[in-house]
Amino acid sequence: MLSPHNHTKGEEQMKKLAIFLAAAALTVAAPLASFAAHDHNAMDHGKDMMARGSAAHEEIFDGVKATFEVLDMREQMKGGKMPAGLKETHHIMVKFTDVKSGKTLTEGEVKVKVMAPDKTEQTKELKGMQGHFGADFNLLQKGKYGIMAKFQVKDRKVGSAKFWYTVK
Ligand SMILES: [Cu+2]
Repeated sequence: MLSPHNHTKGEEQMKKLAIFLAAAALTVAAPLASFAAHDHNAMDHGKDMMARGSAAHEEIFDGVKATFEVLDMREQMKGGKMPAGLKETHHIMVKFTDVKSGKTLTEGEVKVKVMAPDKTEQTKELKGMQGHFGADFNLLQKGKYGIMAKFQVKDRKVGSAKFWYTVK
């Protein structure tokens, strides 16, 4: 269809270029975002999590899909320096989705226990943040970690999950 708006093609191109530049800027900013992530700061690493689609564990319980992800923060900071004295190496997070509606469920409580290869344990309450729950753990030892979670999404039954995560 020939439309009188054809002369705006250049404008359209400019818009595309602007969007492209904005996207490029985001890519450059990404390492910074990851850096801030373990502070539970304003950056939305939950989005990266879904974009990468590399869930460490998935579980469906009482109509809720729990997607667990373990983020190696050192990997996130590749090319950058680890802040001195940082004890926590990994960000463990979980996102809850209502199976029927696909909606993200953000109200609830999550507790995670991590058992290291040498059997030492860390237990933490995951904090609600940007559509998921997360906390930082020390996974400095190499080997197989047992990760156990107990969770209750608002108005749902108490659920639990268990999976292994290997640090190479
Ligand atoms: Cu998080």
